[in-house]
Amino acid sequence: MDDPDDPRCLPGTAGADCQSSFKVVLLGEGAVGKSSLLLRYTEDKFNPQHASTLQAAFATKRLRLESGGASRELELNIWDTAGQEKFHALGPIYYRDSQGAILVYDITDPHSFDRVKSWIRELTRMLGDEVVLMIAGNKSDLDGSRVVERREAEDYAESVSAHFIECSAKENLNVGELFEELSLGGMLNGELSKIIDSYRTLLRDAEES
Ligand SMILES: Nc1nc2c(ncn2[C@@H]2O[C@H](COP(=O)(O)OP(=O)(O)O)[C@@H](O)[C@H]2O)c(=O)[nH]1
Ligand SMILES: [Mg+2]
Repeated sequence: MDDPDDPRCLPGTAGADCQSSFKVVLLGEGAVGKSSLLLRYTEDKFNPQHASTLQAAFATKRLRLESGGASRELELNIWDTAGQEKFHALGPIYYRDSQGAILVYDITDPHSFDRVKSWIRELTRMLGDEVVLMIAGNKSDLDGSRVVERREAEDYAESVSAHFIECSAKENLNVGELFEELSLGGMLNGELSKIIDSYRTLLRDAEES
């Protein structure tokens, strides 16, 4: 599907755009499992120890998205923190220019869910609706120690127009789905803003003539 003339490329994806890249950041309290989700998704591994600060801050994964018979190849560039979140030292420099943000909490830790809410406030203030938000309740394998109810998180996500998923890096539950749903949302967001832009141009041209 790298052929730019391929009609199966989604509408609005002229030329080499048919294959594009997408920046995603992982955000959330320390120890919720951000690095574990990244490691599971990109290398299909899990480390029961707290992932070290020596890990890569960045990983790339290619994926193919299908939607309504059209297909598109995407390069996901996923950014992880090197533990700065523990010192509340993550500023806009980390998340700006990203098309997607994954806000991770631990379903057994209510404080980590509160942190997600404050991240959402900050992101919408700084980035507006240009960014696709995905809230991920990780450690779903620890359902017996659950504190954050699924329904509560789902309702909250809906209220801020974020996607929502529960997942487990440990048991490899919903990890691929997490990144794919976000990418699909990002791709549609991109298409939508292109359509809105062309509408604006049309309207302006009509007013001027
Ligand atoms: N039970 C369980 N533990 C997890 C899961 N994901 C991560 N962990 C553990 O939680 C701890 C923190 O994970 P880490 O990925 O370093 O969190 P980060 O600080 O957000 O990057 C580590 O001990 C992981 O092994 C999960 O899905 N289930
Ligand atoms: Mg980490």
